[in-house]
Amino acid sequence: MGKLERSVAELYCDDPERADAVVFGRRTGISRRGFVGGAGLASMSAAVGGPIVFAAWMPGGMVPAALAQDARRETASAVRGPSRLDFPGKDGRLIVLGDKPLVAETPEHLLDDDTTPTARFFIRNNGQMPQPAGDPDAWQLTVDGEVAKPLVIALGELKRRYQPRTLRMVLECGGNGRSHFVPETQGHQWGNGGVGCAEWTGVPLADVLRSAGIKPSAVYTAHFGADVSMSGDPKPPLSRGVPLRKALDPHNLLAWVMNGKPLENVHGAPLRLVIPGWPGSVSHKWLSQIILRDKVHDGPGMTDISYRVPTKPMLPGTRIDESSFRIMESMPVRSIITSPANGTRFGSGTREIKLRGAAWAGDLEVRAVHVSVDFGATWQAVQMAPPRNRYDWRRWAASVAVPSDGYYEIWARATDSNNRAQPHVAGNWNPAGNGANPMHHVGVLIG
Ligand SMILES: Nc1nc2c(c(=O)[nH]1)N[C@H]1C(S)=C(S)[C@@H](COP(=O)(O)O)O[C@H]1N2
Ligand SMILES: [Mo]
Repeated sequence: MGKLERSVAELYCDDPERADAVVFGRRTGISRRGFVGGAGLASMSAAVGGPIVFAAWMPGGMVPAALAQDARRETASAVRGPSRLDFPGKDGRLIVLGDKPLVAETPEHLLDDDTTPTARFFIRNNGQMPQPAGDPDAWQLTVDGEVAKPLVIALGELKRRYQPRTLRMVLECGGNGRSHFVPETQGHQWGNGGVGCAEWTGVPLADVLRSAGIKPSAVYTAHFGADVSMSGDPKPPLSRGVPLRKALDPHNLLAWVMNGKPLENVHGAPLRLVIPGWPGSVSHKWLSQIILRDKVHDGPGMTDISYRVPTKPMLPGTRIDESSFRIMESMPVRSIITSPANGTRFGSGTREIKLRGAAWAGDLEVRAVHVSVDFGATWQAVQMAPPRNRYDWRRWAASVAVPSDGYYEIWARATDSNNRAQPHVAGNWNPAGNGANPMHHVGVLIG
């Protein structure tokens, strides 16, 4: 991570109260209501390393990206800086959010490839990872429940009997963006990197379900895999499902290949579901059984408030009324700036910054991505590459002009095909921390 963040991290180490004052504006004269000025602006400029060129447009109370983005997570880990994942097959730069079970995210600037390399793909386990399967082709999948002809099929036969396809699709954790909620919620504190876009090869789930003879009574799927809970409890750590209408989307794959190579164990080898657009938790890893059910599935991860969002605004700390939550279906629209990284320093005299990023919108399309370097006073549309197929992300590029040396914040905002744009701050606060998709900000310094 950049120098700017480190200096704030150091300040937190030496004098946390002063660091808080600098970052959050307490006792510094930074007005939470108006623009930033006077002593507040001076100390904020000092903290970010240079004059904030468009300070006049900076919203009061806003934490500059150079300080904010990792300050929260870094303070959480006692300013040691984020801990990097040391795991076979991973490139050593994922950020560990939990180790039992293993959860790791990809910092935004490492998502700069069109196709996310497996070595940088995020990991979300809810339980203990099973031992790698000895003979992948002998792995068995059972399809039963509301079907006319229950199926038990070995992976080797699945490969032969159905027509495989390869699609590049986004897989995103339902909690992605959670760390943006204020106040902090329960759960892993994802930044924006609980996401990746890989090429998946497998056979359509719909083809396999249809060949088992879907009964009219079937309304929902239920997914089961080989992982066991951390405590050893016989109940699976996770068992989710989707309505039949979503299950029959021809993009859903029973996948055994990721980015042209056999699926790795940590990503669910030898067989996993990839159900794009919805929370990653429906894309079951180490998949051994699918049951078609005649009602909404009620496995772990389906009940109470997990993977749900409130249908009415709720105040932090108030009683949870489960009846006013709905199951999260499509993930919300999101864009990330993948280059430059937060905290990047450019040479004095730089007057143009090239930006790259990615955007996606769950089940919807991305209509546009706009960027701003003046705290949202003016916006500019980016160039988006076409998606390879539905559920692919849109890679985008832009070039922005900057008038002088100093500190800039680059903001990116995507808009989906229903004209819903990313909000300035995480909205619809909820205790499980689901659905946060505020605009991504990166701080850069010129000179
Ligand atoms: N069997 C099983 N499947 C699972 C999980 C799990 O814990 N067990 N985690 C889910 C969640 S919450 C997510 S976000 C994705 C993450 O996939 P990845 O680890 O391959 O990135 O897997 C899903 N599939
Ligand atoms: Mo997830």
